[in-house]
Amino acid sequence: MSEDTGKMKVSRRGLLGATATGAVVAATGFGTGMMSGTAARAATGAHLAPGELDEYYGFWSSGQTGEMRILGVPSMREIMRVPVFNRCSATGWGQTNESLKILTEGLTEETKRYLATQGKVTYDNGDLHHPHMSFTDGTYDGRYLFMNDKANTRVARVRCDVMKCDKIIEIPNAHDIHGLRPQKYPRTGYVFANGEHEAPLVNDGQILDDPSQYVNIYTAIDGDTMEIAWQVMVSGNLDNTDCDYQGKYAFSTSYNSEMGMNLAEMTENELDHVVVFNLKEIEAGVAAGDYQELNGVKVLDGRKGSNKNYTRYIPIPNSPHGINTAPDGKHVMINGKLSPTVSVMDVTKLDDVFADAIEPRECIVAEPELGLGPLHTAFDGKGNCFTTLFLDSQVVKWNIDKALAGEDPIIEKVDVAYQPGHNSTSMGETKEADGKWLISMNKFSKDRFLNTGPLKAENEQLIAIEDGGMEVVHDGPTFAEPHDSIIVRRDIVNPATTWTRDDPMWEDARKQAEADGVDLDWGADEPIRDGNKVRVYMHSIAPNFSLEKFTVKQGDEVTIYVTNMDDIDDVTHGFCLANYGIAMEIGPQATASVTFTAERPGVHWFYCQWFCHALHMEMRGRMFVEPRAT
Ligand code: K7E
Ligand code: CUA
Repeated sequence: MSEDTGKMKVSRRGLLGATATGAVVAATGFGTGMMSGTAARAATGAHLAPGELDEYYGFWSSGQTGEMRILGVPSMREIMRVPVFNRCSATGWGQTNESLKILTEGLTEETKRYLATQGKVTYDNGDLHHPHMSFTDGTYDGRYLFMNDKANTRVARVRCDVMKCDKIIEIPNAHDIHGLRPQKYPRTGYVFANGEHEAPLVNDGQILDDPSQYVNIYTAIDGDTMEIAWQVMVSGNLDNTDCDYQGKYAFSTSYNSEMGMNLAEMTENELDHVVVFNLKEIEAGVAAGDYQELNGVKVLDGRKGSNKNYTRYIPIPNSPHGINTAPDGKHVMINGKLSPTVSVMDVTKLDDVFADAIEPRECIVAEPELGLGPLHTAFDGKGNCFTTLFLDSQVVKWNIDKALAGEDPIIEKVDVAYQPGHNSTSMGETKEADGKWLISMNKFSKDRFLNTGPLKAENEQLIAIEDGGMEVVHDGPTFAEPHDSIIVRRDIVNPATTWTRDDPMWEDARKQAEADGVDLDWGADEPIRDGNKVRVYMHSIAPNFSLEKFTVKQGDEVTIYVTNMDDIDDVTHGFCLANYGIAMEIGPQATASVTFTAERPGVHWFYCQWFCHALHMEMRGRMFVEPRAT
């Protein structure tokens, strides 16, 4: 499928010369005609001069890399990587005590037991698909970003004030968290997350081949405490999720209503469904005690035929994937994937569906045919939608009112390179959608960049939509695999430039220093010994560590605390202990700590590995390890 598109693209580029942007523009007959790529970018404001700041923050997932990324839009410059489910050599994420606490404290006992058998305390990998910001009153509020890990069934939160992950929880009972969205109204509130794969509810090795005993789990997490509020058992698996602008309903697509265990079984039915969750009824059910407690979580029964008012199943063709609520607060786009259609659900009809006053399908008020492989839809806030067509390698712009009137709603199609998954528009998943920029996140780059061997980058394309057309103005290569992104007005995001000394991130270090009678800010001149446990406290001010050397004994369990007492914008220090495999980042006014066993005797240099000063190379010291007496 992608082969043909690839070839077509190559020959078109060959015909029209090197300006790929011009080729797309000319081929679609829209935009600024045969302008060169640079001229087109300048005309639409996508090109920023050196030193100019972007108008928007882009928050990107990274799929199987497991981190979150921050880009500038419209420049598409990658500005920062925030480690979350992965390990990071530069920052020590997964190695510092502070990050290990976040990576381990939310795991279930069963997972901890399993990991211990592998000699680990946490997972090394993650699969981060969906980053979304917290909402207040239908728009982003700049507090948190939430994201899922499909690989190991986790949900994480990133604090927007410092752009660091502060919570990761594993979701018990569910399998492989995929869809994730925060509640839009009145605020977040709930973070909705659905397990993708169904499994026996008590999955202890007794049941394999009896799908009637398999369930799937929809989870609501309290975004403030990161504790699980409730779970609902459903029939079929769950794919993506979203919610309304009224605070009444959440909904998930399901691509396997058959509860099939293999491909043939899973795609047998022409109709799958969307499950709608009635938040008020579910909360009433929790209050009334209508749940079973499983692994410490309240689990309600919302399966088909359970005769409860917690859920309704809306038939949708066929294996629907993305689900996106329009900024009009009324319509929800359900992307058909194997069906060339998008089903438009009217949320104002859901009360009647739950009252059984209308048939579930009657809330579907339009079902326009758009092209092959519709996966995700974004919005311009002016009544138009942009739907990715995976098989057609296109993004289609279409009008909601026309679809509702039963007319052909398609306004324009633009070729993207190649095979788009998610797309996103500036502020497009909020009531403040502003219709300026559209990003198409494409699964293949093929010939768009210099060849890097068998493994190639993916490609993100920036499309200018403000003038009503669709002009591809930028290609951006990207490493595995940004599924999803959000584009947030920069005035909403206001990170601090330094940490504050009372930050909860190093609460444990603060308590330990207090117990040791040490001032955590300035450290101690000598290591604190406590049996074979040794604690070394030091501070850093460019270009010095407060300790030029310290001595421990072979076999000691050593914890090193470094507090960065520089309070200047952008003066981050590092602590890297050579040949001990130890490295961490310490931001201005932060404390970080790391624990290891001093099993290598001799002199070992530690140095600052984050460039900080003209004398950065000189920022170093020695750990002396006295050999064990033989
Ligand atoms: Cu469509 Cu995981 Cu959001 Cu990928 S999902 S494309
Ligand atoms: Cu401190 Cu480099």
